[in-house]
Amino acid sequence: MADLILALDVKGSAEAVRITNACEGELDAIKIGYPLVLSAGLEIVKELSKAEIPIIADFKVADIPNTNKLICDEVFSAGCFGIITHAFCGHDSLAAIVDSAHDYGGEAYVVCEMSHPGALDFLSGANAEKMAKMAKDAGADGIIAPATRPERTAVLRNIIGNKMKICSPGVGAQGAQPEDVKKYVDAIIVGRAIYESPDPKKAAHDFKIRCL
Ligand code: OMP
Repeated sequence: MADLILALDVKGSAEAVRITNACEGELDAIKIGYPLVLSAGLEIVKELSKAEIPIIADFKVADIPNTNKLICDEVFSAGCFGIITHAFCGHDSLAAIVDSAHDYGGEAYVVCEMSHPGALDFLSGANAEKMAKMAKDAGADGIIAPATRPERTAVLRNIIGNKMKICSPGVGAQGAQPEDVKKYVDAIIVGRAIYESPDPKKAAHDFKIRCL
């Protein structure tokens, strides 16, 4: 069974609250990122927290250790539960994210292989496997691995073992199905197929059932 994480990539707080309320009872976490935070401000975290669902900040952080720590301070002070980071800046940058997240009692998830076609240029194959190993060595809580390439997610699962989580985007608008990947992952991440649906609650509910 896999959890359902809603990628809430909508613009503005009113739309974000509308979708969140519509999906009440169906979501295990909400992932917010640049589209929502740049349009609504980081105060959106407080607003969405009323739903009492963990919020993951998808800022795909990629900077020097000090800047990464400063970003974590803002994200976790705002009330987020988790943060998504890149790993390609190296072990010290990654350690700053993981250690900061843990200092706040939060979790850090590391992008290893991305879900879109262009991921094959850099963020796949041996690079992805190296980053999965780095995520494990850093004590990260989980990785991001693609539902669009389930065979690759299976390879990354073998590298990190069963104690770390895998959150898997690519289901719905990017073409993957929950059934493709649910046996390898702890959660699927779904955005447009839920928030662009005329009935977001039903769409979310259907994904939940298919994750069983
Ligand atoms: P939909 O394609 O609309 O379902 O949204 C997918 C969500 O997952 C978006 O928020 C993406 O930014 C995110 N995502 C990917 O699609 N692919 C990745 O490889 C990694 C992420 C992510 O880190 O969440």
